[in-house]
Amino acid sequence: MIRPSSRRSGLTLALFACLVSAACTSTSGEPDASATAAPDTGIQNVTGQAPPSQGNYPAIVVLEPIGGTTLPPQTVPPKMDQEQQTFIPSILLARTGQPVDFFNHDDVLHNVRVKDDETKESAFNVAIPTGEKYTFTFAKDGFYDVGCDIHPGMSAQILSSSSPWSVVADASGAFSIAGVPNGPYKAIAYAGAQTIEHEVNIAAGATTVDLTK
Ligand SMILES: [Cu+2]
Repeated sequence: MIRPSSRRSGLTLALFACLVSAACTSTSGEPDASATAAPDTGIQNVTGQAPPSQGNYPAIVVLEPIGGTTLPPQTVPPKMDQEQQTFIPSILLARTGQPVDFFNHDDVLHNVRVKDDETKESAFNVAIPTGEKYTFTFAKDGFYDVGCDIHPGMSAQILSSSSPWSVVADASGAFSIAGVPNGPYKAIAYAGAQTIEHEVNIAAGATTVDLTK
């Protein structure tokens, strides 16, 4: 908004920018009240803390809307690839009722065996030749174990959720989920054998979720 050709001094420019953007801080260093009173867009970036990784398993955080919210469909199918006898990623977040693509970009045949972690029922078990793809749609929310019968060392995990608002936390447990509409949610952290749940109300100024306990 401020042209480089302006003849105002730097200080005047800073004050001017402060006045027009309401993004300045007061002299005490605290955020100015006018900055926090920015109009509520109704869509928030939710951040928070879950328990730290346990072994190689970082926490997974899901925000499940409470009530009759229409959930936006996925725009791009999530994908799991196989390269160098490894499933990539090792944890995949999928949407229940929407397709997931399984690729084989390895130079050997793999078979992908996926079963419901809770019931141990098979979801599917298919051989995927080099360069090919298999598409599957999970019908039910839950954790799924992924393996390859040809290479017993290969394993991965899929969480299928109806909610589009899920994320794998970093090793410290910190997480961030963008594009969350205002409203009540069940916030869930899956951390090793632990499941931590809280009901939260997401709104402007209420975008931090503590799922450590
Ligand atoms: Cu394999």
